[in-house]
Amino acid sequence: MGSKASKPAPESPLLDEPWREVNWSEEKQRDLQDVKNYKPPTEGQQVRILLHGPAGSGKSSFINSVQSVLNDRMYRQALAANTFGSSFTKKYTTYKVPKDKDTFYPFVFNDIMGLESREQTGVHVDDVKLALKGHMKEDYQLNPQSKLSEENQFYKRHLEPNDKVHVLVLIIPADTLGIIRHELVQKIREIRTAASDLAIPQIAVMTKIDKACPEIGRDLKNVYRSKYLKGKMQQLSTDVGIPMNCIFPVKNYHEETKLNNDVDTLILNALTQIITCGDDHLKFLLNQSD
Ligand SMILES: Nc1nc2c(ncn2[C@@H]2O[C@H](COP(=O)(O)OP(=O)(O)OP(=O)(O)O)[C@@H](O)[C@H]2O)c(=O)[nH]1
Ligand SMILES: [Mg+2]
Repeated sequence: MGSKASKPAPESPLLDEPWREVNWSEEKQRDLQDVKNYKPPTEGQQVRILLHGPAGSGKSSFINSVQSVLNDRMYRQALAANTFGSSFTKKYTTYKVPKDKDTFYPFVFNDIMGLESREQTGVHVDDVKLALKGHMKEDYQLNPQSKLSEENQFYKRHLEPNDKVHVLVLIIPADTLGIIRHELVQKIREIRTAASDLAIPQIAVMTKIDKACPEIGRDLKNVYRSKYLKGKMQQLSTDVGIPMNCIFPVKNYHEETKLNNDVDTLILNALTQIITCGDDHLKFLLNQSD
């Protein structure tokens, strides 16, 4: 009887070494300190961060997660919801982050309706372009059928320096990236081009990494060891043209009631990069006005 050929061991879904270094015990405190110490180049200036991305990608949850990390308690100010298909966020809203009792951090988040693949559903691409320039007033009820017109009372004509967006952040889910339709990718590209024309820097935050990959769901420290997630980030980079070093994976707070060091570390990694990019743009605008 011939001996049976032994089966090759299944290939591990994890790399032996992470492809990006994270110091899980120290990085959180360092990044937290950087965010607390951050001062914009001009007194009274603020970094405006606009989040966009597919409906249900985790935009509102990301704002809540940042608020939670910086306030050291669970925060649910931006309403997040598990809706299927259409966007839950309907209004254009600015979120400030409290620092002390009477002060706020010098950056704000703008949350907007999610993008959808079909025409006349989800946020209108032209509305995202108007928001980038600062023309959209607070609480504007977004209308997927038509863009904000100049006659509308929510159209801001006279712009001030703080109205303009300084960094555009694409929030994109890792678990459903493969099924994002071509039409939606086209909308993301169009918004990206509009931001590039305005010299606005761009970052992508990849959410739901815990759902996309069981090894990461089990232990978030596997984030940069997962071959699957690295492949997803490379796919995003190719599809929409964002370089790999501008893509940051996070798990948002969504079901937990207590903060966790590893979740905080990834959220802060993304946030510090977003603030740095926004700060670069503020300095760029300052040089231009000289
Ligand atoms: N597992 C997991 N779920 C998440 C994560 N981020 C968000 N969610 C869940 O995904 C759903 C949608 O999240 P939202 O934050 O409402 O997404 P959104 O992009 O604001 O959605 P719209 O406003 O509808 O465009 C909610 O049920 C969240 O709890 C994450 O990182 N991991
Ligand atoms: Mg939302």
